[in-house]
Amino acid sequence: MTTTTLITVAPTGAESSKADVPALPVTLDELVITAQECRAVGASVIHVHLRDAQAQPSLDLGLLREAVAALRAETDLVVQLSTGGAVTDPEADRLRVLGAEPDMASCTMGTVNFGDDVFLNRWEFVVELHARMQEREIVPEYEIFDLGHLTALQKLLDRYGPPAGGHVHVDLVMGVPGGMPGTTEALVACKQALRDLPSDTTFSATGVGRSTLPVLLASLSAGGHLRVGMEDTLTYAKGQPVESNAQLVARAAGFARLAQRPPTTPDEARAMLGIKAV
Ligand code: KMH
Ligand code: ZN
Repeated sequence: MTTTTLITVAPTGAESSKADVPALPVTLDELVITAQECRAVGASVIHVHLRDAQAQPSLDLGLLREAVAALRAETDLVVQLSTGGAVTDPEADRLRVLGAEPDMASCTMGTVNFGDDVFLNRWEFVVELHARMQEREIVPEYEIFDLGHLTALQKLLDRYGPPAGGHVHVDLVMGVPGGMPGTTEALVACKQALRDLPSDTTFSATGVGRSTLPVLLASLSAGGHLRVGMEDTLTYAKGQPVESNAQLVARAAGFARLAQRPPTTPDEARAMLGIKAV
């Protein structure tokens, strides 16, 4: 029985520009303030994409190390770095992210069309990410953009063993143009496929764009956890731009409380996800 709701905030992503979305956190100061605000209203994990001095997506290892240190110093959130980066990032740069030694890192379980682009995740690359995370004791969050990615995850765990910490946590990224739709039916199909994974596997879900609320409600009702943030959603309601990431986290936390599953604290999140003490 799931008694609390893990809320992950994904505040920035790699797709929106600061010019188009002024509220997007792109500097380290903005990221830390965002993290503190989101923690205060119910987030326990932060999924981080960085920007450089020109506000362009960056996988620079020095910037990543600085961000991990600042987030650890200024918050008690679980720090999860994206190894997905932007669709243009080479595999070597994406693997190098692990050198920043976050608590968690994302590991996307397969290739998916991504609007007009392709988010490429070759099987050999996925295996490499999984193995390097095992070595470094970084807990993965397996990103699932389509139903078949769960089959790939089953194969990965069967062939290469459990992740660092031993617990399997997946995030259903729904509603990407090219991936699975952000619908209750798709979420239920994924939940059924999770039965082929270890019995204590947990999942969160995020709905991109207008699928945010249907996915949030479906995940809560199915015993899942939540990811929200400006990486995935820029409109709070029809014609109303998102003002801040904390606005999205607060809404998610409100729904979680209504569902009698209040937000998970970061300490509870560490215990649940199998994250080692730093
Ligand atoms: N930016 C997307 C291409 C991840 O962070 O691991 C990939 C993404 C997934 O956001
Ligand atoms: Zn991401």
